[in-house]
Amino acid sequence: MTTELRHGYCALCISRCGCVATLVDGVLTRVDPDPAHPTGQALCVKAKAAPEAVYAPDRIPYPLRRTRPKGDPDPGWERISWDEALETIAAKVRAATAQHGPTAVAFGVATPSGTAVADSFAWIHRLAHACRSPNLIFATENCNWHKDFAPAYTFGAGIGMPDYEHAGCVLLWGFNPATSWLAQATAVQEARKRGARLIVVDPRRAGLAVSADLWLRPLPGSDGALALGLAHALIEAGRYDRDFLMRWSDAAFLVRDDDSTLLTHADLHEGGDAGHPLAWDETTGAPAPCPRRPPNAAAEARLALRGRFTVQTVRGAVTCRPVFERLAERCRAWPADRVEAVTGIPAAQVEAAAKMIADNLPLSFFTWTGTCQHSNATQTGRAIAALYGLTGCLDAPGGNVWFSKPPLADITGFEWVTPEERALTLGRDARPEGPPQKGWITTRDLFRAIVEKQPYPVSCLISFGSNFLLSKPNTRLAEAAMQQLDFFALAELVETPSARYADLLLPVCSAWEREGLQAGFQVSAAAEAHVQLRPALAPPQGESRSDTWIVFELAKRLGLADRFYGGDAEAGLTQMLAPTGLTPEALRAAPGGLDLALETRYRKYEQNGFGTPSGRLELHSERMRGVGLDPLPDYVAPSVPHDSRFPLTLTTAKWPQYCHSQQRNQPSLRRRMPEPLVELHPETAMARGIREGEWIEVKTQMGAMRARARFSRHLAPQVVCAQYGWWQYPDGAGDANRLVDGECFDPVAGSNSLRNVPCQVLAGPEP
Ligand SMILES: Nc1nc2c(c(=O)[nH]1)N[C@H]1C(S)=C(S)[C@@H](COP(=O)(O)OP(=O)(O)OC[C@H]3O[C@@H](n4cnc5c(=O)[nH]c(N)nc54)[C@H](O)[C@@H]3O)O[C@H]1N2
Ligand SMILES: Nc1nc2c(c(=O)[nH]1)N[C@H]1C(S)=C(S)[C@@H](COP(=O)(O)OP(=O)(O)OC[C@H]3O[C@@H](n4cnc5c(=O)[nH]c(N)nc54)[C@H](O)[C@@H]3O)O[C@H]1N2
Ligand code: SF4
Ligand SMILES: [Mo]
Repeated sequence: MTTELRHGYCALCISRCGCVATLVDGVLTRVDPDPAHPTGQALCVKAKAAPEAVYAPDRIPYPLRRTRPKGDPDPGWERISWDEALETIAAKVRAATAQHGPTAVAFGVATPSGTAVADSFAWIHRLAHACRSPNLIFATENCNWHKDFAPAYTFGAGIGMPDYEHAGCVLLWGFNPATSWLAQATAVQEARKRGARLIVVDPRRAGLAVSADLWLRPLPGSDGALALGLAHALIEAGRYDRDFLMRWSDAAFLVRDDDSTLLTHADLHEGGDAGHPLAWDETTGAPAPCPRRPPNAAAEARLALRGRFTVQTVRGAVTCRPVFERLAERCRAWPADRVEAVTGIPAAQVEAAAKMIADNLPLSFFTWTGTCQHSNATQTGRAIAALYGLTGCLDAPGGNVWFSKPPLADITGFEWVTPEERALTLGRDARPEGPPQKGWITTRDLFRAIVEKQPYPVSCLISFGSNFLLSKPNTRLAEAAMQQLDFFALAELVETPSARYADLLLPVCSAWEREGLQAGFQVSAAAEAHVQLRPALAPPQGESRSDTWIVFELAKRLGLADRFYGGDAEAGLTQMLAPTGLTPEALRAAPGGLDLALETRYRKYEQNGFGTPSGRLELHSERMRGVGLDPLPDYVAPSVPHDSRFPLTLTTAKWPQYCHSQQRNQPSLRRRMPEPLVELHPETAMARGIREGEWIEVKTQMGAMRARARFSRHLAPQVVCAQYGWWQYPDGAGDANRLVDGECFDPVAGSNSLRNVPCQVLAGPEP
């Protein structure tokens, strides 16, 4: 018997926890934490179940072709060779492109935050772009858009990472890292041991909320009101960073009262520069320029943040107010008692939270899906970003910092899709400032293109994971659309409900069976400097192959070898790593990873400005106004239809045992969470004759699902929290997305209202 230890990391979720695998005679037997690794302090149950994932009996063993019509519960799978599978896909892609152009072929990818497809994410994008497809489905609108892209309207970039090592106060908002990002949970706990305060905003008392200094319990979707209320409290108390706002934000920029546009040089002089904003100089009593790079604190200190001023423009007198004045006025509408009325959070707690923040700067915050899966997600995100802007902590020590990252080459080939082709991305007309600008589409738009051929037909879908029948709303529409799709090839580990609509099923190996590159582990400056080429920790099962291998093989058969390093994935990896100075060989020689010498610089905006149009942190966004939206953050009540039959609010959350619709096939995990649960308040249950542990029914306008009742006294009585992603029951038990219609979404991002669905619960039969 030979026992071998191999260093790696768990790639199953965004946390990418460092680990050491044990192989006995080449068989993966266990996975343990690697305390020497920057994210190796702990592993969750999903990583510990690695051997069960690898050797699961329901893994797809070899490429399969369907022989029965779509919609038949039994696809009649027939074994085929890899060669035949790849040739078939290439022929279908070529035919669809020849018939309708590259827009007829869509690509798909599972979430890189909740699967290991991150290993191949960039290559999958490169393949789509090399095929000149502007359409790629990926969960971004309900997942990471609101933390990685939408904050650009305010910050010019994503929210960065909390600098936990130096934070005085940590604010976790609709984010439960104890379940979803172990390395962040560990970092928060270390910050707390150092004395940092913790505020958690979550309708559930879950994870770190249990031990937080303050747990604020909003009604689902009401977070924007809380953000404005907290901002109001800080402004009222004068506890905002005036110097930061004056010098590095647009707070002093004047906005015209008549049309809410910024006052610029063009308003004052014929032929003036419309890109040149103005502020009010209190010493001269006249507008003064606001350059991208503020000259010095003294010059800026003369500018007004408050007040209303009359300015003579080339077309007559107009009144103007600084952006800050307008924001303050918005916030003034949110005194703590009104926040209480809308969010359900006691006014005293709102005031206590504002004080805790102001007393314990620097503030670090993180927000994730709790605030994004709503019809008002963009404005909620803008409100939280504006609140954060007031603290002046962005990119400062102990704040949210854009840590230096290992400089990988961008190999996604985004520019191969021409601007004309890009303009055709599904949903781009309706949501030009949302994910379609990056080529990421929603299933709602894809299904319309499949079924109604509007705005043009999509006939071919090539997807690398994703179980969108379970992870996106409106399961019934999905089923109907997938039946009508001409050709669908899916690379998967197991036969999911989405896979049952595939024409070809390709067996992909799990992350444990393939190499994977992680350049930077996100959670701290030191972790970001860590680069690791994870070795395969077990041999690939059956005929399974990595997504990257599939991409390169398809590229060759599509005549795209020249865009794929002659079809040599190793050459591609070398190219990707080149800017870091590292080579694949050097990384293979150090399987635990290598640390780059990256310098952490704070307040990089002092050199470069922010990545916004004005170069400053923008509380007022002209880009938003440009697409007909409110340029200032506001609370927009969720656009959820009221129906007296459904008096309760359904929300969802993740659980430690599973990622989305995965892992139910792993016995050690299934033992811990054998059946779908729905959490509800005991009084809500009692009023309906429901006992703890019983199977109950959750109903919405769209239909019903079942789950076992779990009581929680900490939930608001009108809130019910269900699971999603179960497909092990014939009647859709545990699939909350079957209850969501998909027509209620954010106008900018397209994020679905998955966490605020009117519902009713009743005692129900077992499935
Ligand atoms: N175990 C596990 N880990 C995962 C994943 C997984 O599926 N399972 N998925 C990965 C992925 S893809 C992602 S995007 C991340 C997501 O990571 P998180 O965003 O942390 O995941 P959730 O638990 O879905 O949501 C966080 C919290 O939002 C709360 N919430 C629900 N509605 C609201 C609301 O209206 N307002 C507020 N403020 N909070 C609300 C929920 O109660 C929950 O505790 O996790 C990643 N990690
Ligand atoms: N109601 C509700 N719905 C939600 C959410 C919610 O909180 N509530 N969360 C949303 C979020 S945050 C996200 S990100 C989406 C996730 O949506 P999806 O990306 O569709 O996630 P999954 O349903 O887990 O499906 C992923 C599939 O990819 C396969 N897979 C795993 N690893 C690999 C790999 O390396 N390669 C390949 N080819 N396949 C692989 C898995 O077997 C699985 O079937 O769900 C969203 N849906
Ligand atoms: S939190 Fe769990 S699933 Fe995610 S990377 Fe760490 S060990 Fe893996
Ligand atoms: Mo996600």
